[in-house]
Amino acid sequence: MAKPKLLITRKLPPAIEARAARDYDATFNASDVVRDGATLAEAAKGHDAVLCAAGDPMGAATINALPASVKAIATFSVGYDHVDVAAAKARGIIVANTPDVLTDATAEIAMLLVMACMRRAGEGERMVRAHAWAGWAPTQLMGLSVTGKKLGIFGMGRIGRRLADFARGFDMEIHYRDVAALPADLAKGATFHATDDSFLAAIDVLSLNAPGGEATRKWLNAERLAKLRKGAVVVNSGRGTVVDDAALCDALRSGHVAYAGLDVYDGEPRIFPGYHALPNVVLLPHLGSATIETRDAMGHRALDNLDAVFASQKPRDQVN
Ligand code: 8YV
Repeated sequence: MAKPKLLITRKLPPAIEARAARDYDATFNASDVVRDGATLAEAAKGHDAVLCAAGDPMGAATINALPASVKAIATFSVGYDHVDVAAAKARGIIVANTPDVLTDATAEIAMLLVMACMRRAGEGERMVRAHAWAGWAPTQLMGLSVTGKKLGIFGMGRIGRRLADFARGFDMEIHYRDVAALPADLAKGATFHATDDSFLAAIDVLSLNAPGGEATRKWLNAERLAKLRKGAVVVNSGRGTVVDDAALCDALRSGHVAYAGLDVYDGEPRIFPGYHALPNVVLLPHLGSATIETRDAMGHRALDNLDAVFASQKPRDQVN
């Protein structure tokens, strides 16, 4: 039987491309050029499936322009806010993501942002690199102790809960906001807040770990930022769309938010211009899942999902 034809939209780790070349009639993207939706749909002509990634615009217009031969879209990501799953379902196209395998890596980046903000690692690194460090001084770059602070996790899913595990190692007190309270074995003593007001007032550090999409768009707006205590810290390793960037920049400028650490951006790789000029922001280039082990695991998980589709089985991570 002929191998299924697979369009892989981005350059993937070598082990993943090797497996794809072995099991599929795969079209690769060696130059890793990012394509618009119309170009992606055109590239998908003659293919049976698409393996895409988070930056790919797989909205309704792209999905509706895909050829009828496409049976499945496997995204190399846990987040699938870039894929219009309803439009795919309407066309009978299966969509699958890669949960679990990037939980630890993304929680590590969230913890790194908390640490980098509170201990002013970004400012320190920039100072040393600019040859501007005149030597140790008793009052230089004094940050905030992490140990014992109250961490508020907005979105207590897999990644949020793993971040809570890491933060407990720093004796942080865990608070969380989500649609419902978790069972005790998952909450592990974390305090659930049924309202934004009680959540935001209770915490020193806010970590955004909720999925993107309409339900969370610009959740962290001026009104909610004002409900944080003065000098709070905000980190985001979920999706940039959850933040109203103009409002966060204002809060950072006034000092109401002391530090922010961002790994994700609304409209990335474009970054809201206000952030560049602010010293109290740590800016990372969407490193959440960027470890060698994790990216391999994500690729294998995406291919496992496609293998299931072509073996006429329901893929483990089907989301629609
Ligand atoms: C991925 C992510 O690296 O999986 C996700 O949802 O946000 C990332 O950490 C990226 O999405 C790759 O497609």
